[in-house]
Amino acid sequence: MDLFHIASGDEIKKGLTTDIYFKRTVEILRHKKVKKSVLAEFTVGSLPDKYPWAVFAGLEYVVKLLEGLPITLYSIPEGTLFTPRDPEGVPIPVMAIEGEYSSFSEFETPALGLICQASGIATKSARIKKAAEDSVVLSFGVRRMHPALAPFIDRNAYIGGCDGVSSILGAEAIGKRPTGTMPHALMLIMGEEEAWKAYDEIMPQDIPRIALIDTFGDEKFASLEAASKIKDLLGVRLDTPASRRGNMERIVREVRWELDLRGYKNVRIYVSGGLDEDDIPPLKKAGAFGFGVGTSISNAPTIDFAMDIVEVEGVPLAKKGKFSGRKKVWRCKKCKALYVTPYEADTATCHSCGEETELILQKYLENGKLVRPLPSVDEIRNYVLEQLKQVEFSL
Ligand code: PCP
Repeated sequence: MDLFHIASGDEIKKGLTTDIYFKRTVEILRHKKVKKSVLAEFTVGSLPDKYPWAVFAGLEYVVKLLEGLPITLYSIPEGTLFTPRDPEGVPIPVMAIEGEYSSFSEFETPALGLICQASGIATKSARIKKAAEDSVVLSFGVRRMHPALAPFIDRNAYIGGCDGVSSILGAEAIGKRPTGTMPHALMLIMGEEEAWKAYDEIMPQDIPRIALIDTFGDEKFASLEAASKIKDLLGVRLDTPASRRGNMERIVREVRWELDLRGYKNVRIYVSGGLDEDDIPPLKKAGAFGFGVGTSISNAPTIDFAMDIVEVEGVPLAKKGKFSGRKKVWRCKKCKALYVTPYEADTATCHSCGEETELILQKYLENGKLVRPLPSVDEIRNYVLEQLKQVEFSL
């Protein structure tokens, strides 16, 4: 364990972050020479805050976690929007592991942790992007979480639909440049006008000129001042929606009006600080072009997946409340609804639009070896954005 109480990748791969009862289970099974092949599924009981759908994320991490083990891993594609149950009320398995139970038992804990948190962040990011529509959303929340999670948070925020990320390692994880302007600290140390000018003078030309304009004075006058002082000013950033000066929607509308009136129609308005999904539409309507979202994304509610055995030695068996037996998961080619059938079913037709379906739960690892290419982070994000066009924002 390191200085910051972070488990290393090696320690996670050795199963050291597991709950002890899995280790004890394996010890008992080995002593008693019980070796049974099982099929275990990952399903979710319900979604946070009554979300109607969630984004499945974290598959690539699970592949890395289980690679090399004598197991087979099935999954729906990373980035798939799913519901806890199909239209008939059957829980939808998003992943399944097949193998001798002791060979993967201790990885239940880290596998769940990876998909629960990754999916939680990606889902929140997708909800915020859905609310923002064509507006820019930037992931600003790494400062609220353990720093070791910065690349994890930013990657999953990007997968969910964020257009950029603020952390250096997060940007590296997605193969992009980090996005960010200037903190209030720079204004306090240099003075507002000096700080804007120094930023313009020192930053390379390809860094967008966005001035933070809410440190001392009124946002309207500071915006006009920045626009007049900085040639090629791309935008202004208002970072204090909850400040004592009140209604950010009205402030944004007024700033937009004044900038437009004075010929600064191209100067964009970015808003950040304490934003969540409900705050975005009114600010967008008032004239905001982009949003920096921190805590709401980095501290997103996790998606409550569970792993359960559904078959032992080829025989359907599950604890109460769970659906036993091997299954197929299908997706309607038109409306994208997911359907679950017993494994024996050869086809499934969409009940709502009568369209054909395709199999979506596919094999990723066979005896620990990758048998299906993993998509790039941009492919996953585009896949999410494509599906977002087809879903409703709320219930
Ligand atoms: C930080 C930054 C972002 C905020 C956090 C996003 O604000 O400017 O806009 O995080 P949130 O959504 O959780 O609020 P400050 O701490 O005010 O930054 P600084 O004073 O360094 O400019």
